[in-house]
Amino acid sequence: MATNGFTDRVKITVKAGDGGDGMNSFKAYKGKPACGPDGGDGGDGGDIIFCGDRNMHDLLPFRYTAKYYAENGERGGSNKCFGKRGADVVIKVPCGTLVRDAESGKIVCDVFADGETHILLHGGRGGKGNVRFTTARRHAPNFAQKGQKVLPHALILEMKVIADVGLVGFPNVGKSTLLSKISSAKPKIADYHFTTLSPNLGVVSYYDNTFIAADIPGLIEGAAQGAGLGHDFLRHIERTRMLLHVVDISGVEGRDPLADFETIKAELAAYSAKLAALPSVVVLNKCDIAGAEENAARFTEKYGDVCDICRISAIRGEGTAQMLAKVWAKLSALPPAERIPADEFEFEEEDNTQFEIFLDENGAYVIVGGLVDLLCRNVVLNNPDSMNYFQRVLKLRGVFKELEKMGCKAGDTVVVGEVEFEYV
Ligand SMILES: Nc1nc2c(ncn2[C@@H]2O[C@H](COP(=O)(O)OP(=O)(O)OP(=O)(O)O)[C@@H](O)[C@H]2O)c(=O)[nH]1
Ligand SMILES: [Mg+2]
Repeated sequence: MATNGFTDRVKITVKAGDGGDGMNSFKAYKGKPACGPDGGDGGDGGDIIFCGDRNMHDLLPFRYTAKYYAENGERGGSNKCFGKRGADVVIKVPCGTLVRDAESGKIVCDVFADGETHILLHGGRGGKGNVRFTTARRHAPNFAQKGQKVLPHALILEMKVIADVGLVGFPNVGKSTLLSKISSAKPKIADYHFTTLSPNLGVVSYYDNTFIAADIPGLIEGAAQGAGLGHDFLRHIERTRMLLHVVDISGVEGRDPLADFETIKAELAAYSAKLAALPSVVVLNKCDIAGAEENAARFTEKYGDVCDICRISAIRGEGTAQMLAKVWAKLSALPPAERIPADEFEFEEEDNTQFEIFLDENGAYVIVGGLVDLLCRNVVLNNPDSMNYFQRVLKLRGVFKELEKMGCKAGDTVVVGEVEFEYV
């Protein structure tokens, strides 16, 4: 979603590289063609990798480039040359970016820390060259394996700012002013509603400690349902460790500060129970304005027992030191910000259980391809159960049918990886 130029949600398409095909070739000398197999393996395709980058602050670059395809593996060469591995694509995203599968919405990973990498998609495996099908009896295999093909996938990238403290409150209550006083951030400040249109982050120093505060656009009644700008931005304080409720205690805009506080609490609760349950400090701002005193007394009377309350004037910088002391006392006792766990999810890949059948020089039927690789990994040769499974898979996948189509008769030799058996 892009609001006023700030991009914190985008859809992109990614694809790892296909594996290169194995080569089928024979050494050839002058006057002596086809001396022996020399076809090398194809290279693996490149991976799609995500990497956290603290110098990125939004997902704007992805509005211009929405397709990221890793390089395919090269085809194997003659003379036993391996094909080159395809180059990876490293996609840099701001820290705190959730990568979701676009179709299911499931979270694939949370790119959390600076420099943290996630291999999202592995490139397809390169196919084996014909050299690899040489055995004691098969000297001239005239076939090679194809590289593994992989599919493109659509992803949603969703930024969720990582900050320790989130500033919440109605528009124009002085959230940005407060952030500018306690941190080095220079947010836009003005006397109208919705001055802040995208989250501002500021590093706050408190003695030897630092923490990050996030100022988001003001909330209004119905924010959780999408009123104002609220809904899009509540996400950015979802993973903060605590909240600063900023209340305009002067009531200069004609609202009752106590009602404001209730409204904001209700909006947070409507958005998420977790957000509403975060520890908080309530900041009564604009204490320099006439009338603030009386409201502050009323506020303290009502909430003093259940809330941690500070009175400040952000514009004058009064009371902010005491406020920071309170914030730090709370924050330092809280666990660090959490990574959002990934959902159980696997990308659907093209059927990797393809096979091809070749007739070798000895009249044996050699089965080649992803299906064989899979079987070889999972079958223990001299175990009868395992062998039963092996036979079942071959039947189920249509291997036997295909063999018959090629003219394979009872008594003919069939070769699957290391396993050789007589066709019955
Ligand atoms: N008198 C007084 N005015 C203040 C104080 N803090 C902020 N203001 C003024 O209130 C107005 C709004 O301040 P902002 O910091 O932009 O408020 P905000 O909460 O970030 O507003 P939005 O970004 O629109 O949600 C500005 O004109 C500030 O100068 C204060 O402590 N006292
Ligand atoms: Mg603001």
